[in-house]
Amino acid sequence: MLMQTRNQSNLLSKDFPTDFIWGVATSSFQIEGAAQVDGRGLSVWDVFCKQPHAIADGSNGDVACDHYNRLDQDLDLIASLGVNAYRFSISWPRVQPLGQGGWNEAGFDFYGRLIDGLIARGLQVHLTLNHWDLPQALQDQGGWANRSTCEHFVRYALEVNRRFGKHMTSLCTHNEPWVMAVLGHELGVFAPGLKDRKTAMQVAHHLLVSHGMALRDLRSAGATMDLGIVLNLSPIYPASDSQGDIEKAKLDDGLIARWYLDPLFKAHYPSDVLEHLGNDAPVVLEGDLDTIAQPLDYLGVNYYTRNFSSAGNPWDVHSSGNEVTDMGWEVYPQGLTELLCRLHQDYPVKRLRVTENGAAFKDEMVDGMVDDERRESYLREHIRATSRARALGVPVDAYFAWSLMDNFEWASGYEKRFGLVHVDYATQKRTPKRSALWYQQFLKA
Ligand code: IFM
Repeated sequence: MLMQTRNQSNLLSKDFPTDFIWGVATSSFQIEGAAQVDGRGLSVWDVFCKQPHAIADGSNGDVACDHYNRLDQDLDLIASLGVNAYRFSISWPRVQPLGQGGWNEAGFDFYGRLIDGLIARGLQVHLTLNHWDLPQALQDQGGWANRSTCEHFVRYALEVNRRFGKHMTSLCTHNEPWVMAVLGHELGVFAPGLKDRKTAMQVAHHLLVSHGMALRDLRSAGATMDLGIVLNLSPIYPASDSQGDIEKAKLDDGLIARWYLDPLFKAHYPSDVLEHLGNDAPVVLEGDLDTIAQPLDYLGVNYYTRNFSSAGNPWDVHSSGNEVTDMGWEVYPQGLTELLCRLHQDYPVKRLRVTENGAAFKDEMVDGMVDDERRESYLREHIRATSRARALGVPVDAYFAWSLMDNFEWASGYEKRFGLVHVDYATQKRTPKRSALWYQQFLKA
């Protein structure tokens, strides 16, 4: 595979336990393509991509990485990295086109082949039910703002468990509920493109309720895999030591992190955030908070950068002088150690898993190779940060690099490349980058 690279550090995979979970991650809409074949229904992202100016390069997920048609090749690619696990999501509208009613056997057949292919290659199956591609038919009835979507989600979860449960190492209900709720329903920059804070907070609540309902019913149905949820989390610092900035940082942490963590682990919403929301607070039915707080086998953490909050100017960009990625996100590995330690200290987490970590850079293909030294260094330093957290006693048992390959980066389209493997979208040729080779050698060491 590719060019020579050195393991420029004393970081060794043998510093982690032999049963540590090492993986790469993807999601259905970002890689599958094949949007109009074999009975797949429309998702909210298919529809959102058609809105003028919604996607930076005007693209969509119709073809993406054509993973649906290149499954075996991609499975070999994953195995060639030397990882022991793969994290992916099921496209709900591919297996249940309307989000309720009939199942689509062709869709389930695809995921059956994917899961069989992983098992045959000795790879653990880490499956996400909802990585944002809600069936559009449910959105037409209000989507996650409509409580009945929770019931439909539970039926979908039980069906996936019935078919594939015994092969799965873990099941995640939702990936990054804050992103779906706030970017999708308050800021309108992600599907379904709504701009209403009250709706967003109701959506966040229903995502949490549906998570709890699914865990409760999956356990009653005898599910044996690890059950969890994945949150996007970052340490949030005040931009200055002014009282206003300190309070704003606390509120932002409340809106982005504690709004999800407190109900999941402590069965209540944070009072400061409730007070701040006022009339925008969601309708919470009796028993909802107990439903949400089902015991979690693991909490998934997606970490990319740290954030700063400023009371005066919400768009105030704090410049630390550190390197930033192509997303404009500061490279700050210490933040991952800090975040994992904070979660361990503030919440009764049984197990933490780094379910996404990675970086977009402007990669250049030269003589058939991508020398992405900065991504290699990003991954190495964040794995080191994970190791530090473990040394400090934090129970982290998994690390998944985002992403296996370049893919559809939502509102950024195909302009941002997060892959360890380069994808030439004109030919669909996959070329492992230097970072992929580094990861492979690191795992071998
Ligand atoms: O590509 C996304 C992924 O779908 C969810 N977490 C963040 C990634 C990078 O933006």
